[in-house]
Amino acid sequence: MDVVALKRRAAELSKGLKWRSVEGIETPHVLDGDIEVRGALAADIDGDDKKDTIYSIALPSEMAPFWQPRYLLADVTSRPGRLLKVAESFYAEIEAVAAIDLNGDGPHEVLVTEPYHEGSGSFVGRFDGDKLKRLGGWGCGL
Ligand SMILES: [Ca+2]
Ligand SMILES: [Ca+2]
Repeated sequence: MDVVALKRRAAELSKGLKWRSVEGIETPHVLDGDIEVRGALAADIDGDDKKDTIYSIALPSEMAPFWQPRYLLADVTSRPGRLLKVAESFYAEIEAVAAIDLNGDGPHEVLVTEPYHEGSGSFVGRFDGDKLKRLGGWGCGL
């Protein structure tokens, strides 16, 4: 996977983007410019014994860091040719930071950190369908 493919997928995700604020549903202001690639993690999340890659990216936003579209995009070996959006957050700086097969069934579970401007948190997720399903998490903040 290359940066061009990441940018193409990020551009797809920014189209028609809506988010819920205290005022209601709004269209965010995503700026033109480079996406931020905050990390890449190699782990076998689909259990086929081949490494997959999870990219932690953020789209440029005039409201960053308080509000910014952030995604975990996965290049999964059993689903070639497509970057799957396995997680998203508009408030937290989600980043896939570690993976291990916690329950010994083959696929690796993924540790995701999710700090935000008033607190922090983390969760462990398992690739299920096309998403990272939360198995458990913890956090603190307002
Ligand atoms: Ca795999
Ligand atoms: Ca597992």
